[in-house]
Amino acid sequence: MRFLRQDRFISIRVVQATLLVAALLLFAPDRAGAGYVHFEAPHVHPIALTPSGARLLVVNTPDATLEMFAVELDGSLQPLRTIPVGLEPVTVKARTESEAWVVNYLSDTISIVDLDQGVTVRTISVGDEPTDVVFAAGKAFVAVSQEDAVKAFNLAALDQAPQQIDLFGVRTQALAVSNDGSRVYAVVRDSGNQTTVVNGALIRNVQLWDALSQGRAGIIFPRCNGAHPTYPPLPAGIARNAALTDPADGIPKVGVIVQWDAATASWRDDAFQNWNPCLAVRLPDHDLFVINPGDSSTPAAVVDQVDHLGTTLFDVTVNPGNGPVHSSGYPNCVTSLKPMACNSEISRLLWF
Ligand SMILES: [Ca+2]
Repeated sequence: MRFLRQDRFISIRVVQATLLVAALLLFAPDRAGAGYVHFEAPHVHPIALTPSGARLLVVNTPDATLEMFAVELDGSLQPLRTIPVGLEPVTVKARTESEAWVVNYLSDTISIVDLDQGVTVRTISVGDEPTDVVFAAGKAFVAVSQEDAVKAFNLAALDQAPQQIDLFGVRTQALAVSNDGSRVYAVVRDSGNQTTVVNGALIRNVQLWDALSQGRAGIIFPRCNGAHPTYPPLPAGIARNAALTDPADGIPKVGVIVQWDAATASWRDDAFQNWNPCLAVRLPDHDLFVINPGDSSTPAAVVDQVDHLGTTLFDVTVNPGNGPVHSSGYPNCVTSLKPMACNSEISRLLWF
């Protein structure tokens, strides 16, 4: 019960502190100036509390700094420090009460910050466009988005080359650690939902380039290896814009979006027509990777993976109370014909 009251108290403080930070940032003068050009670095975990809850840390992405606040008992914030870090920070994690790690998306680095001194004491190059960091088994695990990997750094020997754990998915996005520290969870942002496109030229058996041009570019356009379906009709409730000039049959000769149907082992369009003759590929759909962090003498390793959670995944977290893993992102929407159906963010719950 004491834990519950404390947990509730901290939650209220976090909410109050977060609202105050938002207000401060909203009304703060634009120190970067009107000429600032940003690269739309994706925030992953931009706000963190130190373990005691006494300090709130916030990445200031356009200014390339870490803002540190004291959290008062009533939830109010007092600015403490503005600490220079790398370019486009997107995540901050407090490893201890006095040490924070800031992930710099554009610099490809992590800034290790001494919170007592208010300075960056070490900068580590981690790889192309890192997004997140967690700690387990005496190691720092870093999500390196453009390398589709997680890298494990030995906290006792940061000069050592990290172990690279490759993930079969596009853009490692976010990390979490199980409550007992025995597992690291990773989600990839663009895991897909096993949809792809049958190119319109392929359907019409039209070669966009002649053979010589294809050879010069090192490209060979595929062809359908057998009879394929006709274009599917528009779904019920979808009407063509009468102002558009359509072919005689009313169907523009564009590509067709299809999705893999495991039950029939085939690529299917909206009308459930089989497009296998035009697609000789398969797509992975691995969303959540479960990593055993190993120890000082044992390397980390992927021990499990979960498929089909969603299309675009933004985050993964572990309930601190009882341990289920949550991931959030866009659901497995199927086609482009009803795009609004894909615009809702969801959370999913897994039990291990
Ligand atoms: Ca997926």
